[in-house]
Amino acid sequence: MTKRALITGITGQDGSYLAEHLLNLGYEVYGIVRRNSVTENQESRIEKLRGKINLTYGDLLDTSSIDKILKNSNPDEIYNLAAQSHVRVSYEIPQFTVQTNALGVVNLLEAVKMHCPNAKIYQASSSEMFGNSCDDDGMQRETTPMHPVSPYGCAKLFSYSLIRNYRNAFKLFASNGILFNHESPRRATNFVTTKIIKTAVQIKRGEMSHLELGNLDSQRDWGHSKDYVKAMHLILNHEKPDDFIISTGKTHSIRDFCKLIFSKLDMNYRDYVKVNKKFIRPEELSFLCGDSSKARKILGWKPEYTFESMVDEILEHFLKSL
Ligand code: G4F
Repeated sequence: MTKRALITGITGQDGSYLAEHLLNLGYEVYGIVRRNSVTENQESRIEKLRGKINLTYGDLLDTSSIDKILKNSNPDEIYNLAAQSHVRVSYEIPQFTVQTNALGVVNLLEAVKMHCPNAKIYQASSSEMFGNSCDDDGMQRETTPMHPVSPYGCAKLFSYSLIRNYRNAFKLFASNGILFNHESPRRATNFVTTKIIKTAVQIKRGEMSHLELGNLDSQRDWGHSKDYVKAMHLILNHEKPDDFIISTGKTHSIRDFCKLIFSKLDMNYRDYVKVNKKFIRPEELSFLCGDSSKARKILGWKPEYTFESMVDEILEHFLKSL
């Protein structure tokens, strides 16, 4: 029988790749789209999927829309990817961030409990929940204590905990994927990887004079979104609900990322990168490096992209598209 999947946040980087992956696996795919007056830009990532997926306007904060969508789609699997996903922006709009990323998950879980308690739920949890906490070897694991350092991270920790609570209390099949940073050509250019690559290409072409960034010394564990959405599906198709870290286990600083990209374009980043306080966060998460052994062993997941091939794909995209 054809399986039905509902994706919240289907218009985003991960939502669009996940929709493609599930269609390839033979799923019937439903998606929730937040109403926006400029639909052209909003749906660009899923343009090619038109006619193949079922889209409905809705919002995690509009409970009546969630009720309707669950009743209409009667999903076997629900992937909750909808969020205010930018960490620095969460300091500018903390209330909206907490409402969407935390209260939105309460709304979804309550609706699932009422309308489709047998549906499996994936929650997009984040390595931002760890804050500056790590094990003695510097890595983060499923067992590492979580001490978030942003409104975004705090809200994500709330929903992570709620997923575990509803799993135990109401026996829902509810799982967390604790995903470390993951990038692609579809990543919005206010995140650091695509911001650096896009601007470096523009500088090379004489269209920009310099690149303004915040903290150059933080380090991130960057993978490719296409690999990470495959993990989401494996997590929901495991025999029991559980929580899994998805990461590469390798980390790079923002400075090293700049060095690499500018050198690929035969430039020295020191000549073009300036620090602007505007992009420095009130509290910074300095170091992320995830140990995904549990997912690799239990789910058989492993990334296909390397850091190099991920970077090259994004660079090629901007060289062609700009
Ligand atoms: O690319 P970023 O904005 O990603 P961040 O904050 O790590 O969050 C991303 O990964 C999380 C998983 O850990 C997700 F949950 C979250 O939704 C998102 O996808 O920033 C990466 C690093 C930070 O240390 C930031 O301070 O880059 C530093 N940075 C330096 N200059 C900058 C800039 N980040 C941005 N966005 N813009 C800058 O100009």
